[in-house]
Amino acid sequence: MKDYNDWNRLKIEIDKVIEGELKHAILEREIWWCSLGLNVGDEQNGVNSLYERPVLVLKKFNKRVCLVLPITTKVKEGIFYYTIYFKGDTYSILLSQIRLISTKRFLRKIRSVESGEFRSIKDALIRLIMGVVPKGLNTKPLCQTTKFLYDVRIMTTIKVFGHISPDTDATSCAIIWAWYLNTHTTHKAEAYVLGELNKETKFVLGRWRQTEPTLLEKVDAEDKVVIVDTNNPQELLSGVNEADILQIIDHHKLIGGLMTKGPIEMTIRPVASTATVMHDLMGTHAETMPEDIAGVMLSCILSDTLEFRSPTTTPHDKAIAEKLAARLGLNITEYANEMFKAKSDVSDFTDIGLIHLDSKKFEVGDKNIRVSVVETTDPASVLVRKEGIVKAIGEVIAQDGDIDDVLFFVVDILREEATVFTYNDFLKGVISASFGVQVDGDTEVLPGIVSRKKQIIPALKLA
Ligand SMILES: [Mn+2]
Repeated sequence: MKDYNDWNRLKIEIDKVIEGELKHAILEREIWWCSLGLNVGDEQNGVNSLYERPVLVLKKFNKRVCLVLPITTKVKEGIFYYTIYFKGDTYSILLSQIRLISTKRFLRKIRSVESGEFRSIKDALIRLIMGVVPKGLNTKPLCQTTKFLYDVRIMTTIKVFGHISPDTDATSCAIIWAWYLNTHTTHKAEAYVLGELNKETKFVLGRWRQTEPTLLEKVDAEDKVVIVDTNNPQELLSGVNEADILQIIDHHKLIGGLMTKGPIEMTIRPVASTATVMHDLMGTHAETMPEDIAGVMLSCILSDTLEFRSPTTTPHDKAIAEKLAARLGLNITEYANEMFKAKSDVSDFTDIGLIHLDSKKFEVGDKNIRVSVVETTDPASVLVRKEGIVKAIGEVIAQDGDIDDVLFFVVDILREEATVFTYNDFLKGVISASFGVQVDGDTEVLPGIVSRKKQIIPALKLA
């Protein structure tokens, strides 16, 4: 229960302070204890007898009023919060709780934040309000590289490729980067794939008049390579460490295990698609992309974000996709639906093929689990094949030899939910422990789950 009467008594006293009697010189960037009071609903309250809370002075309009951001010691993540570290402690700045207060509420100063950090906080606030990274604010990557260190003429044609079980991002990014190297550097480069293309990727390449990259079956010490959309040797050809790896461009967590001949260009960024990283790396050269290359780049972002539905999506991915779509005169939703329709036709795939369509192995506790995902707008067409797929899972476990089981997820792109197969006690236990659900039947529907990277893998634990 909030004791509004107690706060009210204090509020009357605070209001009595005469402006001329304000002892404080308050500056922007400073953190102060302030009497924020008791407020309504989710509005941030103060604590202790003075109903106080630390606030960051964001903007001082005059000596009477400031815009402030309340601060809490409860660490929270997401766009509404900005995390700061001070003397070994972590705090969250509550961006969404921005408010105007009278300087009469200010009690005592704590410290100032550094100007670089202050700028980042303001950028985060603008991102929250505007939904995009504002031009000229914080859009510069950590290192603006449009010239690459390996930009010394190499006679060998560089092989550019992504991961096995190639998807739209892995395949198209090989094409995009080969185009970039051929057009803007002194090198020759060629795109390759490490497996059969899925229907969505075939649709995208056809739509933008790209030839399907050649299937690469081995790499050796003669090869100069650029790896895109993975840094995991398990998802590459076994000879990859023999080859001369020149560059890695990716957006997955650093796995380790790749070994290079020397220092290399490596760019991994926390965005939704490798194509987004490439757009940034190109800098102003991105504007020289022909429409067909811009088209595959847009397709990568829409594919990896499921048209911005996936929680991996950042405002930066969205801004680039919208810019590319505007340039191409494309309606994003209409085009994404064409892509998803192509992806959803899995009638050609065998049951084993479906399991390998988009599949990665993960260690969970002391078990190795293959996590397969089928993204579709027509989940019924996959679920109806359950019996065959379950049988095929047994064959895949025998083929792999190093996995304990397969988690098979059917992601319904439009309803934004996943159905996972739970036909044995081990799988039932894993799904119930990981997602906090009671699993009874052979399948379990998980509302809101669409991303393996951001929602499934981080949640996985053994029963
Ligand atoms: Mn990707």
